[in-house]
Amino acid sequence: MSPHRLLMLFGVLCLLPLLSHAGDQLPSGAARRIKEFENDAEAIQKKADAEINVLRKKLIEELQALEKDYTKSGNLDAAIAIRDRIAQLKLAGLKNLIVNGSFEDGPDPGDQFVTLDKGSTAIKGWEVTQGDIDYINASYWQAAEGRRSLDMNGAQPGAIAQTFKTKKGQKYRVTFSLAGNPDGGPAEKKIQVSAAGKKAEFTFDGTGKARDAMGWVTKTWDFTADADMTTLEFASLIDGNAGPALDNVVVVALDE
Ligand SMILES: [Ca+2]
Ligand SMILES: [Ca+2]
Repeated sequence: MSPHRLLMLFGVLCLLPLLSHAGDQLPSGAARRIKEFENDAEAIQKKADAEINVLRKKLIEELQALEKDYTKSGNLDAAIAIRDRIAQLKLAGLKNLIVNGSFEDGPDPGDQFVTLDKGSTAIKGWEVTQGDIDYINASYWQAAEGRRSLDMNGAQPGAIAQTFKTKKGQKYRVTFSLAGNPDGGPAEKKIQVSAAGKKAEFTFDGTGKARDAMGWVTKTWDFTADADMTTLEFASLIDGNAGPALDNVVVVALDE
């Protein structure tokens, strides 16, 4: 046997044990260590979140006192500006109930995008519930947040949904970033948001927008839960392959 063949045989023999284990369960020691790490990380995260919440609460109290001072002294513009910041801080302190709301965790879209058909659960936390959608890489068009966003029309109007835990009677606020696929018409990109038996339509004017100047805007919609689980759905309301663009979905429980 030539040295070359011998080397190849040796290589194959070395690989065999690896191949035979491919797909097997992780050794219990490794799985245990990973679990320990995850538990530790979660505990640290919880502690940090709690500390940040304390700091945020303190800041909000200070700003509220400041707002009163400015209101008293008649500087209403300053008072209103402070009040807006207080509202933002309060929202930032609430937990996003949506998993993967920015669509960052999903299949490899390549340099441009990948089309996902009805029934697809490839984007973590979400299901395509109608037609198809395009999962867009930021190298194709600017995302509102992170590296990934959606064209709600693949080749036809699509829809996506996520179901999450809710409290009956509790009010929730949905915010999301909306734009439009600038590659084609219609210029008016319409999207429907629905949850708990209620729905609303939002329109984005795509005139003059481009892939590197998407003009993302933030939209807000409130609903009241009527069950222990609620499905939030976004659906394109326009025909064609250039639909509304969606990113950065956040749902928080409002404390009222
Ligand atoms: Ca994103
Ligand atoms: Ca498309």
